[in-house]
Amino acid sequence: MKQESHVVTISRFLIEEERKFPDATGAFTNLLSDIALAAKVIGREVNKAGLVDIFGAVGEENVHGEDQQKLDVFANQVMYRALDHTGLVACLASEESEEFIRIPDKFPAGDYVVIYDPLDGSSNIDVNVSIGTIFSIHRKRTTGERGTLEDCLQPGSEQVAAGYVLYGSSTMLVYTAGTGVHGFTLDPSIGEFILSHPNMRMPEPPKKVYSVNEAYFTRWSRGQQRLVSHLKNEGGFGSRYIGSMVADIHRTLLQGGLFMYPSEVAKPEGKLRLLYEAAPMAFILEQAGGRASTGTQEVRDIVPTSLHQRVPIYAGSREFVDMAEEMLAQDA
Ligand code: AHM
Ligand code: MG
Repeated sequence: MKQESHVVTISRFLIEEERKFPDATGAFTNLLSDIALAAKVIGREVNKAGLVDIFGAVGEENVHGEDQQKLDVFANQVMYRALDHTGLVACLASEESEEFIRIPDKFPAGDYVVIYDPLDGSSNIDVNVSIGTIFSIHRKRTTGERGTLEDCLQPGSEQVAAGYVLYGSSTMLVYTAGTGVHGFTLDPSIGEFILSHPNMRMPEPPKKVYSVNEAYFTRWSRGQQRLVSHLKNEGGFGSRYIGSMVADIHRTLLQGGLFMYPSEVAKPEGKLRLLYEAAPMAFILEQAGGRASTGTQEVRDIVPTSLHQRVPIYAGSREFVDMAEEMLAQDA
C-alpha cells in the first residue's frame, strides 16, 4: 500500500520553527499566521475577480447592497484588519497608504513593524494574470510604546522576515525568517497552506533567462542597453517577463535567472519601491543563494529616507547579478 505522505501545515511548521528558539514568545508565529489568514482572504477574492461583471462592477452595489471595491483597496483593508488589533504590531506601512499607519489607541501595540504591498501588479487583474502580496517585517527600534516613521525607515538588512503570496495557478506563500526560504501551497479543499517547497535554493547552474520590460530599451542608459544586448546575443539567454513582480521573482527563485527593473535616463530611481518590493524580495533571494543589487550596491544596504522611495533592481542568480553590475560599471 502506498504510504500516506507527511503533510505539514503552515501552523505546524511555524510552531516547529519556534521551538528551535527557546526564548521565542510565539508572537512571531502568531504574526505570520495572521498574514497567512489575510492571504487566504485576499486569494479568495482574487480567484473570483473574473465574476465581477456578473455580480457587479467596482463602484456598484452588490447583491447584499454593499459597495463593490477595487481588489487592491480590498486587499489593503484585509491586511490592515488582520494586523491592527493583534497586539503584535508597533505600526504598519502599506504601498497603498501615503503615511505610515498607526495602531489605534484602543488596541495594544507590539514589537513588530509590518510593511506590505497588499496587491502588487494589480493592473494584471483584469486579464487573469498572476498577482501577489509582498510583506516585510522589522522589529521596532524606537523606545516609545508605539511605532513611528523611523521604525519603518530601516534598511532591508534589518528585516527579521519577508515573504510574498503568489495568486497564480495555485496560491503560494513563500517566506524567510533568516533561516532559509520555505514555500507553502494552499490546498483549497481544506483551506490550509501546506509545506510544498522546504528550504528553497536557487538552482545551480541557473537557467539563462532575463526578465525585463524591454519596451523601455530606448530610455535606458548605454550600459543597460549593452547588458541586455549581450544577454540575448552572446549570452544565449532566453526572455520571460510577466510584468507582475511576485510572479517574475517566483519564477526566478525556482529556475534561476536575472530579473531587472532598471533606472531610465530620465527616471534614475526606477519604478519599484524599496520598502514594499525590492528589500523583501532581496532578503528572500539572498536566503535562497541569490542576490539583489541596485546595479551599484546591495538593495538591502540602502537606508530609506522616505516610505515610498524607489530603486532600480537587478535580482536573481548571484552570477548574473554580478555580471550585470560589472557591465553597468564599464559604461558608468
Ligand atoms: P504596482 O505596485 O503599481 O502594481 O507596480 C509594480 C509592478 C510590478 O509587479 C512589476 O514588476 C512592474 O510593476 C511592471 O511594470 P511595467 O509595466 O513598467 O513593466
Ligand atoms: Mg507594487
